[in-house]
Amino acid sequence: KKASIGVTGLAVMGRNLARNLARHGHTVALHNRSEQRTRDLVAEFGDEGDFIPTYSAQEFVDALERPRQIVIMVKAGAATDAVIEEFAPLLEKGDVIVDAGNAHFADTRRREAALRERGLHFVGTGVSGGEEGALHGPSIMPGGSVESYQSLGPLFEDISAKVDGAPCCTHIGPDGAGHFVKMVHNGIEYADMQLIAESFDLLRGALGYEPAQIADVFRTWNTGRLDSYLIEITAEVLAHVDAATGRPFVDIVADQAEQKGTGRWTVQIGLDLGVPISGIAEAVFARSLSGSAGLRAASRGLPGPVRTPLTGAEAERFADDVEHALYASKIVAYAQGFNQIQAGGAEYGWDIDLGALASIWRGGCIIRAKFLDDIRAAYAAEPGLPTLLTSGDFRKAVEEAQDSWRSVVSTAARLGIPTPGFSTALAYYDGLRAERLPAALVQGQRDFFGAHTYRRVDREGSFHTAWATEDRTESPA
Ligand code: NBP
Repeated sequence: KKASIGVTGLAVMGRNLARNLARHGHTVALHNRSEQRTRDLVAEFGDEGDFIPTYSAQEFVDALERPRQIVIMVKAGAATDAVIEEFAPLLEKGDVIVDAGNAHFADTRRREAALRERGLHFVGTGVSGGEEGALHGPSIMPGGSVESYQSLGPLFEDISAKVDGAPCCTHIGPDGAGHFVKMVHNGIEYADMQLIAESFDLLRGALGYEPAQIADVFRTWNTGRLDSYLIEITAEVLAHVDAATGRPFVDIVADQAEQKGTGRWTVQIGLDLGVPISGIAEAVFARSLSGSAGLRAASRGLPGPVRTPLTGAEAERFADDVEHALYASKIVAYAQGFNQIQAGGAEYGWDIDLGALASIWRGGCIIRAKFLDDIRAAYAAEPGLPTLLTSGDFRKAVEEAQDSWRSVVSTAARLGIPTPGFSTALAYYDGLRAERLPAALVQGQRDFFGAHTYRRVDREGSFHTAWATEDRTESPA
């Protein structure tokens, strides 16, 4: 019997993905650079389904039904290229290579073009949900050709998470589309995590709550519109007490957030596309600031306000206000991320269905949340939605939230609690809805020092003012 799919790269992610496939009744060929991982998988989990362990590239390829479907789950970057080069020469026209690692979408575009020349399908696929997701049902975002999805789609939909019976997997679009949306997914994840962390910091700094109390606040929020995996695990982390010291776990962890790079990629591409994804950018910068140990140590003595906890009505309202501010800022972060996907789609010629994307993020992935069903519904109601902020329900939520949102941001500023996520989200919101922006003045400055010209509100064309002359005459540029 031959395998319907093969997995090469059997570290945590690949191993769990292979087990998930086998548990769903698919025969899975196994391969890994070092043989031990393959042997270990079969020894430990061989009884979970039909595995065909193989110990050479040729043996692996020979174990597969045609068209062959090979999932590569190795360290992103040079390792992926090495593995592609190992297998591609052994494959035949119409075979499919899937890269399920966290590749940069530009690499995926390059690899797809090269393999297409050789008659092979290359499917860059985003997989979210970490190792648990890979085993029990991830959110899967395959790019590549429509043709490749015909054979691969049913398998991936089968092993993906399900929400209301619908698989958390859909064909995203050609070449790098899958890895692109996975990248933005991770960027949104950064923003969401930062906003939640700021909420914690505010509740502690402005109300003097202990982590365990804040865990309870999050648990309550998790029963409402903020119901999400990230809020749920935040409550768990906050309630956890360090066994060694008896102190709240969150107080014994070094406050320097690390990053693996997908958030940074999202921001870099956001800059290239000219899409303001300030929520994601601030989240990445907040991690960088936290990690700048020397700079922080040198700055510790800088003056700030006296931080007196809130009292009276303001204190009573505050947790509720933060919930509103969190929700509104979250809408902004997602609106920005979805706009980046729209812009990427336009730039690279992908026809990405944003509603379908929101739908497959409802389960399996790290940002899974009730909220995503509202995003799905917003795009279903209005496919050409310019921003999530203008869709009926979100517009209403922001309208209801804005007093609280403004009050939280001003309280944070007054008390000296850093809230880059909340603040930038509010600034973005006010920027979008502004009748006039000071960009007009910036254009004047640019024309003054660099003759960069400007457009007028009352006439067509470009103009330049002769700033150096006495009468400052204007002429068409
Ligand atoms: P790692 O990213 O730690 O990679 C380890 C695997 O890569 C091993 O199978 C290793 O083989 C193989 N490998 C390396 Br390293 N260099 C190789 C080469 N030159 N040729 C062949 N194989 C090579 O594994 P992971 O944490 O399971 O992640 C796999 C992919 O999934 C990554 O791209 C990651 O970014 C992505 N991802 C991870 C998560 C997560 O939660 N961990 C979530 C979503 C996506 P060996 O056994 O012989 O050393």
